[in-house]
Amino acid sequence: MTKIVDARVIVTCPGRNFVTLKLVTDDGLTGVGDATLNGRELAVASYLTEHVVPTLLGRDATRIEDTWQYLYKGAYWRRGPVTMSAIAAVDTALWDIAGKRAGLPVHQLLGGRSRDGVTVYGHANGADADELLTEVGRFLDEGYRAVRVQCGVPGLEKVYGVSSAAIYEPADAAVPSESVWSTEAYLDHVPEVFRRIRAEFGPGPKLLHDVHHRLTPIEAARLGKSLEPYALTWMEDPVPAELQEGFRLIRQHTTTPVAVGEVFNTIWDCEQLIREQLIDYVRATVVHAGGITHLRRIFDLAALHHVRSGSHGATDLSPVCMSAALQLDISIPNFGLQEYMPHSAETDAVFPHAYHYEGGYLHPGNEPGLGVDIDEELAAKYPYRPASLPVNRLQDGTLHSW
Ligand code: CS2
Ligand code: MG
Repeated sequence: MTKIVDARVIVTCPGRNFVTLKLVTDDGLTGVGDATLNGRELAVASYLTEHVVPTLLGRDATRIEDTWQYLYKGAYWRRGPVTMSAIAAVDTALWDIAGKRAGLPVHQLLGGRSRDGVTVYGHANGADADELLTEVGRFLDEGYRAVRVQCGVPGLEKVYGVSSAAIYEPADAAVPSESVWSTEAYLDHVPEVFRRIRAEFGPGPKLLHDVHHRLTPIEAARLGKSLEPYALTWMEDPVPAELQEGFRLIRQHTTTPVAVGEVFNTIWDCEQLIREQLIDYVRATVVHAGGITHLRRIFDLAALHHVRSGSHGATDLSPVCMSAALQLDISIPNFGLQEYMPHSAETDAVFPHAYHYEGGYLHPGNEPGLGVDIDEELAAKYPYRPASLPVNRLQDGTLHSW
């Protein structure tokens, strides 16, 4: 048996906060797992330190599934982003150890490669359509086959996904900053943005757009219909997804594909969406959906229902999460797209990793395990910094989805 003899919860802030779990076995193997939950990092760090780590010491590191079930059912209080991010970190670290023990990259334990590279999409954004067109062109020049497009909206000061910063970080204040939203102004503006992009770049590039949970189903149906001439690869998070059957209304009116799931933390958040084919891509990822063990179950259910993966990959997920996600991306049969926002140089230095970008693809490498680690000495130089995600209000002050 290979016992877990040490478990360290490492909080670091190389430009933004990350939480990492590092496990050590009695035969000297180590494994890492991302536990970062943007704006709630300390909640997950505490859950791990106070309630999970004491149960791990002495456990058999090879019993990955049993440990997952132990942490999920043993908590009694199931599901939720904090619990599932903590479970994800343990699960990811155990898969890392399993790969190192076998001397194989984790994707070889998951059935091996199903493709040569992982197609990624980048984030083009602009305060207006002119600025945006320049950005889209830059990503296409860098070889991206897919580009997410976010544009400012006339009359709105701050809009999700639009920033001139080199590294987009939405958690911009210790206490949530506030922005004002107008659905009417947004719905009036977006179709023209995509008309201009298609007029400039033609039908080739895969274009995506993140609605970020802000519409009602009928508003999303209107948006989807208005974008049909521009053949988007997906319209993301069109509505908050607690009411899964609400997506039937979108499906009744538009063929624009739908992608949902970056906030999902178990298969139960998307079981009806997938089973009824109300979505085309499921965007859950390793750190927030219970790790490799559980995310693989979500993708397997999706594969039965013509739904492809489209995992979240924002900079508030660490390179540990990206390394783990790529192990699944490169091997599952129903891979769709992987979001890719390059981290800062500071972050990459704290998390040395094997994956690299080339010609529109991420390549996970063939290192044993996940191909990533954390430099604990360097991580210690970046203390935690309180940071919260913004809140959003309508023009009359009503609190709205951000
Ligand atoms: C966004 C995220 O990347 C995306 O699709 O929805 O950037 C999201 O806003 C952040 O991860 C929230 O922390
Ligand atoms: Mg999103």
